[in-house]
Amino acid sequence: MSPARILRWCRHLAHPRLSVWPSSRQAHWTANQQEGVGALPGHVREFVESSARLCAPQDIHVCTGSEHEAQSMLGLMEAQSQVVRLPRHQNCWLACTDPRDVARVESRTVIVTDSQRDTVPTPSDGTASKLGNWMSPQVFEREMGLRFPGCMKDGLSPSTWPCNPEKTLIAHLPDQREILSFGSGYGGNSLLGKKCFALRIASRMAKDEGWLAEHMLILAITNPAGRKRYVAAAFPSACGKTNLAMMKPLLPGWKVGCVGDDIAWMRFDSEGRLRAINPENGFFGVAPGTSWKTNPNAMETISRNTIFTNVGRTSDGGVYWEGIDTPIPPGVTLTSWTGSPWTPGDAEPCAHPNSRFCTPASQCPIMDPEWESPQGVPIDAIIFGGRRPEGVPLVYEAFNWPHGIFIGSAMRSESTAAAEHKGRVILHDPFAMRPFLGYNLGHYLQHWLNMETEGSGRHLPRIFHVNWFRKDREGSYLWPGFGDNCRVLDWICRRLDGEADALETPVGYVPAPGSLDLSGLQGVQAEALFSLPKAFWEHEAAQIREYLTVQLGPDLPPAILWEAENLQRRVAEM
Ligand code: SAT
Ligand code: MN
Repeated sequence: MSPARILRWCRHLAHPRLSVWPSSRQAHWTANQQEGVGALPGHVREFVESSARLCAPQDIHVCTGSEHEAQSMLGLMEAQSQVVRLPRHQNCWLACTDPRDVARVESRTVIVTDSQRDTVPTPSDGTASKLGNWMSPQVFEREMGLRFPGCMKDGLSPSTWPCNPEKTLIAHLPDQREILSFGSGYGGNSLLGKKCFALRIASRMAKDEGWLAEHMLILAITNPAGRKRYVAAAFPSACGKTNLAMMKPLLPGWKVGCVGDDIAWMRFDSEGRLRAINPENGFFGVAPGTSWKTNPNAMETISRNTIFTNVGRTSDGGVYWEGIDTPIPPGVTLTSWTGSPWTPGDAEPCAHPNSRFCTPASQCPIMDPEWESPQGVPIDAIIFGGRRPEGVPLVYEAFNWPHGIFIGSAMRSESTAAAEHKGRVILHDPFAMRPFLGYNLGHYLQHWLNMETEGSGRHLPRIFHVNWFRKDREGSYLWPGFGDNCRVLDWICRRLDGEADALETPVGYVPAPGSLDLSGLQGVQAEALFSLPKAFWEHEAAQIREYLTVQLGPDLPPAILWEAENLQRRVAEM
C-alpha cells in the first residue's frame, strides 16, 4: 500500500482529519527526527506530537518510504530475528507471526458513531447485528484509555512478534475519518490504508460524496478482435480474486490485464460512465494454492521484493506452502510457519491457511497500461461471486439494475481462513463487504440503488453472478476454473455486445445451450453446471429473504424486499 497513492486520491475526495489525543507527557525527538517532523504539514505534525505524548515512545522515526530506509528496517528486524531473508529470491523476506495474530478479528473491529443506526441496522429478531460492530463514543473513549496511554513505553522484546491479542481493537470513526488500531500486526488489522481506510472509511466518504468504495478486483479483457473491456468483480476474501485479476486465459487470442485484485473506488464521470481506480500499490494475497499452474503471473510477481508472512521455508532459502506444486529437490528440508521441521503428509499444514505475500503491483507482468490512470478505467460489467459447492450456476445475468443490486445483497460463500471463523460454513456476505462496511447495509444498498436514478444519461454496467466452485455428488469440481474462467468472461463480453444468447430463468439469464464456448474442454457437464434444483432454490430464496428482512429490519430498501419476494415467487412457480 502506498500512502502517497492513497493520499493523492484523498486530496480529490476529502481531507481526512487526524486524531489528536491530549496528554501532558512531552514527546522526545532526536535532532534528525526533529528535521523529519519539522517537514510535516502542520496537522500531521500535531497528530504525531499528540500521539507521542499519548503512547510515550522512546524514539520517533518519520518514514520517507525510501529504499534505503526499507533496507535498514529489514536489516534491523533481521538482526532481531523478526524476519528472515529468503536468499533464493532477490530481496524476499519471511516473517512468522504469533500464532494468535494470523487473520482479521471481526469481533474486535468496531465503527464508532453517535447513533448506532448509522453503523448497523437493528435486526428485527432482537439479536445483535451480524453486519458490523457498533461502539458508542463513550465506550470508545474508555476502551482507548485502557490501551493507548504509555503503550509504547516498554521496548518491544526482540525476536517476538509484537501483538496483544487480549486487547486487540480496530476502531473506525467515520465522522472524523479516523482509524485507531491496537494490538495486532496482521495485514487487514494493521495496514490501515487497506480495509480500514480504502473500504470502511472510504465507503462512508463515498456515500457522503456520491461514489463507491468496493471490495472488488478490476481487470481488462481483450478479445481476439482487439475489443477491450474492463470489469469489476466482488468476491469474499480468499475466493480467488487475485487469481481472476491475474488470469492467463486459456481461450486462444484472449488477453487479460490486471488493474487491481482487491479494492475498487468508482464514480460516474461527466459522460455517465462508471470509472474505477485501484487505490492500492501492491497485492496482499493468500499464498496457499498459488502455483505456476494456478497463477503464473502471481508467481512471477512474488519472485522478488516480496515480504511473506506465515509460509513455510525450504532449507535452500525458498518458500513453501500447500499447493505450491514445485518439487522439493533431494536433500532440501522444510520448516513450517511455526518453526518446526515439516515433511509432506504431516497432520498440520506447512503454511498457515491465511499465509500471505505482500508484493508491488508494478512487478505483475500483466498490469494493464491504464492501471494508474488518474481518471480510472471505464467499467462495463460488475460481477458478483462466491464459493458455492451446490445449486448456484456457473454464470447468470441480472434482469436489470435493482435485480443486480439484490443479487449482490444476496451473496453467500463458504467461509475462508482470512477471518477467525471455524470450519466451512456458508456465510452471507452482501457485496463481499460484510466485514468491510463502513455504515448501515440498508443505507449502502439504497446508495447503490440510487446510482440508477441520480444523474442523467448514465451507462450503468450490466451485473452478473459467477460460481467457479460448484461440485458434483462425489465432491469433484464441475468447472476447471482458473484460465478457463475466460470462457465465462467471453460470454459476458458477448452479452454486452448483444451477441450471446441467454435463457430467462427464475434466478436470471443463463447462457443458452451452445452460447458458452466450451470448445476443447473435456468432460464438462454443462447441464450439471447450469441446473437449478428446485428444492435448493426454494431453500436459498427463503434464506436470503429471511436474512435480509431480519438483519436489515426497517432499513431494508423496499426495492430489495420486492426482489427477494419475487425470487421466491418465481422459484415457487418453477
Ligand atoms: O485479511 S485482509 O483484510 O488483510 C485481506 C483480505 O481479507 O482480503
Ligand atoms: Mn480482500
